[in-house]
Amino acid sequence: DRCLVAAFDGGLEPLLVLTKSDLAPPSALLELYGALDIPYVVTSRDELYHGEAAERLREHIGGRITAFVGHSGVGKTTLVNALVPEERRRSTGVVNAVTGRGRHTTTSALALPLAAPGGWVIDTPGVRSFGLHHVDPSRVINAFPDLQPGTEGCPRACSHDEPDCALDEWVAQGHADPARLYSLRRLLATRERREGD
Ligand SMILES: Nc1nc2c(ncn2[C@@H]2O[C@H](COP(=O)(O)OP(=O)(O)OP(=O)(O)O)[C@@H](O)[C@H]2O)c(=O)[nH]1
Ligand SMILES: [Mg+2]
Repeated sequence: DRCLVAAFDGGLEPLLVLTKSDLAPPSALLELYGALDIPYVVTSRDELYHGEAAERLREHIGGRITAFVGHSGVGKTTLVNALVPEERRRSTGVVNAVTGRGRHTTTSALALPLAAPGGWVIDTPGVRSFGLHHVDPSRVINAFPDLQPGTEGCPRACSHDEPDCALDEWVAQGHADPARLYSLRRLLATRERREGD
């Protein structure tokens, strides 16, 4: 959600890539983000080996400049290697079986050119936190288009975390998933403290 806030605020077009669908189904996440109309691609280990993952991704990122962002170990470099096999020189890491965390294998950002129709794909190090200091809090709501219309009933300059906030009613009426409101509030609350989720 923090990445989406930054993307919407900066005028970028986000693409959700749900990796490792061989390990867990993507359905819960797709349900949560389905209301947002954000394009998405689901990938799995088999599809990586057989080239379908790269093919499907290329349909979205061909001719564009794309940066992969996400926690360590989600499979960013693995995808970049599938997209630009001739550049396969960057190592991928293993996820710790106990903690489920990656090892921060990639330590610097690297842009690689895509074959025709061209474009660039940028591999980045896994993020522990994603600061949103550059985003005005009043604009954070723009990344929550499923909640945004519900703010019409809010008091002026509502913090969206106060008793009169209209978003509780909006969610109670079934217009948006309660998890999304929770996410918005957590994000607004942690914004100042530079905490990541
Ligand atoms: N099962 C499964 N494993 C995957 C898939 N994609 C990547 N992996 C594995 O996940 C581990 C981490 O992949 P990386 O590509 O190194 O992850 P990363 O996002 O680049 O990590 P950092 O560089 O630390 O930010 C490796 O062991 C990959 O083989 C997938 O679709 N399915
Ligand atoms: Mg990496």
